[in-house]
Amino acid sequence: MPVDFNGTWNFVRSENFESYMLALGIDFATRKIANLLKPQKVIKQEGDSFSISTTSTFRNYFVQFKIGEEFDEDNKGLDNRKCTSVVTWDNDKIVCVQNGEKRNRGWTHWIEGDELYLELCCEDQISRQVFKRG
Ligand code: ECB
Repeated sequence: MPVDFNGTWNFVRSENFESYMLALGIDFATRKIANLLKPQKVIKQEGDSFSISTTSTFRNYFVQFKIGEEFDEDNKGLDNRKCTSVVTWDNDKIVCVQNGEKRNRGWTHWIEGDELYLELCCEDQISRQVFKRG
């Protein structure tokens, strides 16, 4: 059975998010607010087509992509830098490379039990977020 990311996922905890935001050049006030958020993710997956909606009381972010197909990403409401992004399978993980101004930028999602993991990378920083099925 292939992995199924479909569902509503509620924030549980994060690690090193402050350092990831610093690497992205997010300003002090925005970081203070962002650090307090408990975002929710709604993932829709149909075969290799995905949409991921991340919502919070402060900002929302929506992205959709097909595995292996490059797309333009604007990171609107995040750091607003444009990237050329592509997501591929790495066994049961989905791995996004976000090519742009920032070196080593991207993210990886995977599932362990009823938890969704998200690892966010930028330059030398890795932040991990954990979500539980809603
Ligand atoms: C949208 C909720 C978080 C809003 C944080 C607001 C300001 C902080 C600015 C920049 C920080 C960079 C990223 C925020 C981290 C998570 C938001 C979505 C990250 C993402 O790329 O998720 C992927 C994988 O689920 C789908 O785009």
